[in-house]
Formats: sequence, structure tokens, C-alpha cells
Amino acid sequence: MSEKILVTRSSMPPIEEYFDEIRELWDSHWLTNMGVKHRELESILSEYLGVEYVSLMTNGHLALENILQAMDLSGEVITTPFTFASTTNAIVRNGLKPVFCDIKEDDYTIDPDKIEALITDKTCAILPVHVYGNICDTEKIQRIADKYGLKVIYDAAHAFGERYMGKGIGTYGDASMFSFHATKVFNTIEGGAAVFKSKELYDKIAELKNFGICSQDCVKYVGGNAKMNEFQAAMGICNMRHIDEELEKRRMAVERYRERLGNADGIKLSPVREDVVYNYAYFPVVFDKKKFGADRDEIADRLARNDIIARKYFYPLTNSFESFHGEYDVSLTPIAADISNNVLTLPLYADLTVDVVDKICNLILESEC
Ligand code: T4K
Repeated sequence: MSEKILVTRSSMPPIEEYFDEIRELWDSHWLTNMGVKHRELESILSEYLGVEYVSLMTNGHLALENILQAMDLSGEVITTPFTFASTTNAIVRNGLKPVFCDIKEDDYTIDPDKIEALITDKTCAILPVHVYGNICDTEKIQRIADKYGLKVIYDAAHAFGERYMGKGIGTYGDASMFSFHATKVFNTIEGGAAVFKSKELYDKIAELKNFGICSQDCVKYVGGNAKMNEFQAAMGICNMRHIDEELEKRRMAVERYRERLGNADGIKLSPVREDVVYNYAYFPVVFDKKKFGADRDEIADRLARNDIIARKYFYPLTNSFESFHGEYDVSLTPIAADISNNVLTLPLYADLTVDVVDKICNLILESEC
């Protein structure tokens, strides 16, 4: 194999299509600050995601920070440590305290049966993650939130376009964040969105992402700058024209992985639920060394020696980050620790061929006992 196979590869539209989309920017000279492309993409996404209000942002992380700020929260937020740095950092950067809840063994999302024990009089919200596109137990989480009067904000960075029980995943909870980073199922180069049911929150976040400015003579909030620019939005408009085709190609790669790895002793794959329309965002595999004969790191090294770069998403856990100086006890989230030590995310993107999937599986299965 001449080129390295990386964990993912950005989807891009034909270059002429992008040129056509940005050509008018040379006429208007309007490059950012909620321009025509920005507004058009908000409307395309609101329809596609099945959510009422979509606010486009520079990236998913700032969408999450702005959602938390828009809700005027203070105190503790119950969340998962099995996620990308962004989720936990967004909480801390809003002056809130993350309280880490363990995850479920089967799909790695927050374990709702462990949430109530963590609630104190300072708890203000729950921030679960639809990790790898695996949908959280939204019913149980909402029941707990209603009982204690808590907000629910979903990190849906991995769940773009997914549907649960016939509804867009962004309709669950009080708000959700989507990431449109280059590495995601749908990209705007960098980018993301905050989505809501509430018009009030949408209006507030529209001001927050523009320094809190509400008019030329009024700054209402201490906002930052999180506006998606017109070049990003144009990329999104182009990529949305190809989204069905992209998802179908990903589905085929995932099916092949499942066919090849699904029955191997000592390999655990994420469950497939009938009530979910998936986006095939990631392909995580958890290795049980005792049964499989090789551990996660050995497999990652073997693949790397063959120019295949799988990734340890998500290792280390966010509650073990150096930035917290040992403030959190990782042993209190033992399932998350175990999954984090044994999971490997295999290459997955629309142009990944079945031949390459087969090569990856052959290399992995060589070590089967
Ligand atoms: N919440 C969760 C649960 C998340 O996973 C993320 C982001 C966020 C929140 C925050 O959303 P954003 O603010 O990013 O919108 C990558 C991404 O940068 C990050 O967006 C993503 N999660 C995370 C899971 O993965 P790295 O450090 O692994 O990226 P990097 O540069 O190593 O790239 C990974 C692979 O992607 C490369 O090997 C090749 C491919 N790639 C990368 C880039 C940058 C491309 O094909 N094209 C590219 O332009 O974090």
C-alpha cells in the first residue's frame, strides 16, 4: 500500500462545484457576519436535522460553550469522561464544575442509572454525549432531568443526521451541539451548530456568537466571536448535496467490518438498534485480550506497521487529564476506564474501499486465538 490509511479522510465536493458556490462572494464582498450562505445553510440544516432552530458556529466546541453560556448555568454539570477534550473543557471554561458519571458497557454512553447518585443541590445540568453516534438513553435522562429540574444538553458532535424513534436526534433535551469539523460525516471545513426548540435561546445565541451585540448601540451579553464564515457555509451547502451518497458509502464499509469482525471471539462492536437511523460516523472496536489473544495497543501497532493508522478515541479519559492536576478519581468511572484502555477506532470514511476494509480485518484477525 503506497499511501497511509488514516482513521478518517475529509469528504469534499468536486472543486468546480465549490468554485461556483463561492463565486458570488467576489461580487458581494460579504465574507462573514451571518451572510447569505450562512442563512441558507441554517435553513438547509434545520430541514435535514428536523430541528426548529439551527445556529451555525465557527466550530462545534464554541457551539457547546455558547449553549452553556446562553443557559446562564452555575454549579455542577453531570457528564461523561469518555469523550473528546471539548466536552469537558466547554463545561470548565464556562466556570462550571464537571461531575463525572460512568458509562454503559454496551454502547459507551452515560449510564443513566448512575446519574441520580451524583445529583447535589448544586447540579444544574446533564451533558451526555452520543458517542460514536451511539444514542444515549434519552428517555431515562429526561425523566431524571424533569424530576430534579435540570437542563439537558447533548454533545451530538458524532450524531449528525441521526434519527431516533422517527425524530431528529437534535430534538431531544433542551439543546444539542453538532460538529462539522473536517473529520466528521458532514463538514464545513471547521464548523458546528447549536440547535434548539426554543426561539428565545436561538435569539440569545445569535447575539452571543457575535460578541453579545444586539444593535449598533447595544452590547447585551459578554459574548465572544463564534460566527461561521461564508466560505465554511458554502462548503456545507456543497457537501449537503452529496450527503446521502456519502452515508451510503460509509454504510457499506461498516457492514463489511461487521461481517468480518462481528463473530470474532474477544472483539466487541457497538450494538445496532432498530429504532435508530445511523450515520456510520465511527467504527470502534473493543478488544478483550484474554479472549482475543492480543490487546488494543498491539493491534494498533500492527496496523501502524502496515501504514494503517487507527486511533484510540477516547483515551485518555477526560477526568484523568493533566489539566485537572489529579482532581478527579478515575477509579470512580471504572467502565469508562476499561473501555478507554481497550478501544480502537478503525479507519472509516466514504471512500474507504471494501478491499482496504478487508486488509484491515485480515491484519486484526491474524492475532485471533
Ligand atoms: N465533542 C466531541 C465528542 C468531539 O468528538 C468533538 C470533536 C467535539 C466535541 C468538538 O467539535 P469541533 O470543535 O472539533 O467541531 C479530531 C477532530 O479535530 C475533532 O473535531 C474530533 N472531535 C476528534 C474526535 O477528532 P484529532 O486531534 O484526532 O484530529 P487529527 O488532526 O489527528 O485528525 C484525525 C484524522 O482526520 C487525520 O489522521 C486525517 C483526518 N483529517 C484530519 C484533518 C485535520 C482529514 O482527513 N482532514 C483534515 O483536515 O481530533
